[in-house]
Amino acid sequence: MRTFAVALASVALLAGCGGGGGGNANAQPAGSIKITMTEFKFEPSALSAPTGAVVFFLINSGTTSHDMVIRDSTGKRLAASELVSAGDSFVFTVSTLTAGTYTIFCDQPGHEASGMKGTLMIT
Ligand SMILES: [Cu+2]
Repeated sequence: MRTFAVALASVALLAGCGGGGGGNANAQPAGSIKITMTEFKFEPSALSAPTGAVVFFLINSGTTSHDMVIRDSTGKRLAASELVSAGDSFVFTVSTLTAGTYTIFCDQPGHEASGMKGTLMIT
């Protein structure tokens, strides 16, 4: 019983140290789209989801900070995640996208130019 209590306390500590607060989490939310970020790519880079709220589970498996920004075909930024530190994860929820094809990219300097981008199709 004592061991169980200690294990629970450890989980609470881990959950509390995402840094940045709010959307950080260590477990993938049910129904979310998992995206792994490294230098310099999103994996997978071709995403699709139905209209409505889309939940992305961003995992930074790289060695520097990354984020995920969504822009439309005119270049307008529609949503941006928090900056995710190396080794951290972030739950990024977007509920404003209408059907269409969007570009996702990391807006850290030079990252998109190095290939850190992809497509998001909302159907
Ligand atoms: Cu990046």
